[in-house]
Amino acid sequence: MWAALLPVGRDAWTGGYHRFAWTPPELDCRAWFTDEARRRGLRIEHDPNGNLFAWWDAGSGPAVLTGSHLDSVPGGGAFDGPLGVVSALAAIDRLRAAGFTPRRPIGVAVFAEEEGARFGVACLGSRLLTGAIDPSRARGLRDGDGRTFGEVIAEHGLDPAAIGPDEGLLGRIGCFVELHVEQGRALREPVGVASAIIPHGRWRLDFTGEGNHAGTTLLADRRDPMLPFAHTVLAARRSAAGNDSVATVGKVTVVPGGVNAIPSSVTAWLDARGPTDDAVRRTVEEIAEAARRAAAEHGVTVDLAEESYTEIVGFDHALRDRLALVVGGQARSAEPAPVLPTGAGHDAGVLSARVPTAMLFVRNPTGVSHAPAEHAETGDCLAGVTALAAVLKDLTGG
Ligand code: HGY
Ligand code: MN
Ligand code: MN
Ligand code: MN
Repeated sequence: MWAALLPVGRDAWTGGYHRFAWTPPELDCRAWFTDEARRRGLRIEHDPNGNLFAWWDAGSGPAVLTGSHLDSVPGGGAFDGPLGVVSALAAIDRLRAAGFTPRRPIGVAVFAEEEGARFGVACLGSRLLTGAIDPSRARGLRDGDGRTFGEVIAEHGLDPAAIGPDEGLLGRIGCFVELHVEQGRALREPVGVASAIIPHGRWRLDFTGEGNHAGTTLLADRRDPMLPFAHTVLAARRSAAGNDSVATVGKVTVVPGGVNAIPSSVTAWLDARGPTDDAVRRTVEEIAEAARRAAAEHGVTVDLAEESYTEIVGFDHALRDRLALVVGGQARSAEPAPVLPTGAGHDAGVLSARVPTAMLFVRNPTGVSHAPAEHAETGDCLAGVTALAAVLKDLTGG
């Protein structure tokens, strides 16, 4: 099943994946999912926010939802997102092959724009579903070509006026369990359980200077936004280190971008994460202060805007501990599965504000993610399916 997805959106040269929301590769992945779900007799549902669900309408009562996302970061790995979607379908196959019929419905979700690689806000689909982002703000989010989220989803049969929290759908979900490739290298077992997602956010920095000729403009007359931008990149590393946090500056747009023209503006995105909200807030404030100081020094203005922020997510403890026992039992270790925090954001982190949520991680021997070296061994992926099937069975009355 997995093999069909592997070539979709993959750059043959770098091996990285480019599957941005509502672009042909991601649409092909959605079509693949819809086809696989229909072949299993699952009922397809598109919510108004661009999320896609496949339901095994067995039993009654609130569903156990699993699944993940199919979009990627630019040049991403093969597993981040798709592993959770493919494992969900494979787990359903396992349950059916064992003759199991759930007493509660089981759903598989494909959440939209989880990476935020196209419109800038991570977990856009799950944030809209749960009311974690203002629909009018979401409608106006623009991609790199200046296209708005509202315009793009309208081209794909959705009504931009209908986006927003869906209490009816949320009311049908009893809990959400997302399986995901580990993003780091802590696991010594094939499968682990998430304890928390550390606080993390994204900020947009706009440096505005004065475009001019690279050869004829004296240094003293320059208002070059690249300089405060460069200071800010170094300040981000310094501040993060000083606050036991991490910070990354990326997705940089230099306008106009020629080598023989001093740019008029530089836009950069800051991704900051840390062990506590205070640590992240302090880190960002120090970076903002350094950016303001450097901008003033070079006659440049700078605006910093918070695009998204997720406070620490402590997953549902009862669900977490139950999964650790179930998964441990599957591993025949008789020990509960390892429980660990993650520095990566997930739809599960967003859903956890509204429904009991937990995550399973499949061991990643390289520890790398958001890059082509992201990996999970076949044996560990199969252990992930075994674990997810056991969890779905346990949670739906098996
Ligand atoms: O960015 C993240 O942490 C996640 O992988 N989307
Ligand atoms: Mn990711
Ligand atoms: Mn992911
Ligand atoms: Mn995620």
